[in-house]
Amino acid sequence: MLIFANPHHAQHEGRQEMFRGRLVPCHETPSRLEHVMAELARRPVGPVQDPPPVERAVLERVHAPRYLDFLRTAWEEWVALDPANAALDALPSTWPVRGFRHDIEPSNFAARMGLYSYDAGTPLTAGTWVAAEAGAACALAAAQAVSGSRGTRSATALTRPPGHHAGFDFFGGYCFLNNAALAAQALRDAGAGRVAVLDVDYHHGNGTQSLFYGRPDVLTVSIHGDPRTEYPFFLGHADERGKGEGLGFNLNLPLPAGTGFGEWRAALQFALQQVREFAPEALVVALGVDTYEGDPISRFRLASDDYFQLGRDLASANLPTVFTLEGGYAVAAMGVNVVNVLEGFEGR
Ligand code: OKP
Ligand code: ZN
Repeated sequence: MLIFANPHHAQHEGRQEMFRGRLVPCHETPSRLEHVMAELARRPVGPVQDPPPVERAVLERVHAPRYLDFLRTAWEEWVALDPANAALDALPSTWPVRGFRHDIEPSNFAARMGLYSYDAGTPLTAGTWVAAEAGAACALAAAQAVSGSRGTRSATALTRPPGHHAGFDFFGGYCFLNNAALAAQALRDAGAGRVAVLDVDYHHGNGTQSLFYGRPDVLTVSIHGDPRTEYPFFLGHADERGKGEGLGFNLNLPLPAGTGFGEWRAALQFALQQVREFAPEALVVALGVDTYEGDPISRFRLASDDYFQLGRDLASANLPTVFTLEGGYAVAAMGVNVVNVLEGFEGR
């Protein structure tokens, strides 16, 4: 298993997020990835490499050019408004909802923050663009590594910030560039006729779903906390099956808060059965470990040892596989949980 680590991830370090009515320290911290790297040093599952730089055209396979331009220049704009802003993060606070116009781009910075986002939990910082771009580079390098006949069988992209909530032209849910979608599209572009994305993060992968919703060539499957009570609320329900040519190629498996590994694994087995019937040539796993019983913002009850079984079950699909890293906020347990998945996948 090849591992691509984001050398610039720590440059994305948000100060505060809006959470349950107050500004609190960000849950999505650089220490998360440091714990994964430390556990990989203790229990190596493969060589850890830096990714090659990413090409803009590859990002444009998934994201809108004007959105990429906004992300790349947002920090400069924010500081140009007021030099004192350099000591703060930029957080959105106004959004164009039902009945507003979506076809104009205001010049006002706060308005454009709202145009390109959907929550107030995702601060944009001085290093956000550099970190997100290098994270995407990891996902793309992992996709390249498993593509073609001489490729390795599996690769992990240690992406931070995460990606599965980011859409064509919006950030949110701690995500800016959709690493899993970029990997899936890169696998398609490298010749895979069909690609499946299986999202096992606690939260529905709304960004990934929306990117592929009208397409029959990428099956998106997500197992997650029921959005009637869990973030992101407004997408991820069981009746969302795809549209047009993509009808039947999206599957949501929402489970109630409190679900333990037994029922969760039954959903996983069903998801893997659907993946098998789709007969893809490659698999992308959006790997969040916020399904862990100790997670501070999530409400499933997986134990650390359960992640070995998750890894073994994913390996049973017997496909070239790319892992991207998504959530997991019990930081001290995060390294163990992620490496348990990868060891289980590798049959150890
Ligand atoms: C990201 B990932 C809204 C904040 C709500 C967002 C949770 C994002 C989870 N003001 N919390 O899927 O692990
Ligand atoms: Zn999550």
